[in-house]
Amino acid sequence: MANSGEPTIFDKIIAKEIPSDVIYEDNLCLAFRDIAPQAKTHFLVIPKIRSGLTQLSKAEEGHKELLGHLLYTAQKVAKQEKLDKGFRVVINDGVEGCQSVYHLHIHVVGGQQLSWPPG
Ligand code: IU
Repeated sequence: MANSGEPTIFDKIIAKEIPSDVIYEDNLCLAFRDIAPQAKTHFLVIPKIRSGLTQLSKAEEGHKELLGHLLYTAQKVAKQEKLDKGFRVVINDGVEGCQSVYHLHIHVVGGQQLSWPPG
């Protein structure tokens, strides 16, 4: 879906209107397992309120604290998932970045040896 700013399926996941495998939640964000995992462990960290943050390239000064919280949470949940040998954090942005859901999300993948570079 193009970046219309409309609600996405992630809003339904946040509202618990559709089921998801939530592994962490606080007042600002939610982490849940990706339905199409690209590695043994693959979860997403998303802000509960998009507040214009449909994608990373829309970030404004006022989003800095939330962005820090999301990244901090990504490593906290990675520890919870016992990814102690390492993991990868990815944010797909826009068409060329292969973004498909326009509600900012951090991918965390790991639990196995990853390769580099990605495609
Ligand atoms: P992307 O960076 O926008 O391409 O990633 C969107 C991710 O959201 C992708 O990995 C999907 O598998 C994942 N996802 C999900 O976990 N649950 C859903 O209901 C939908 C997408 I739609």
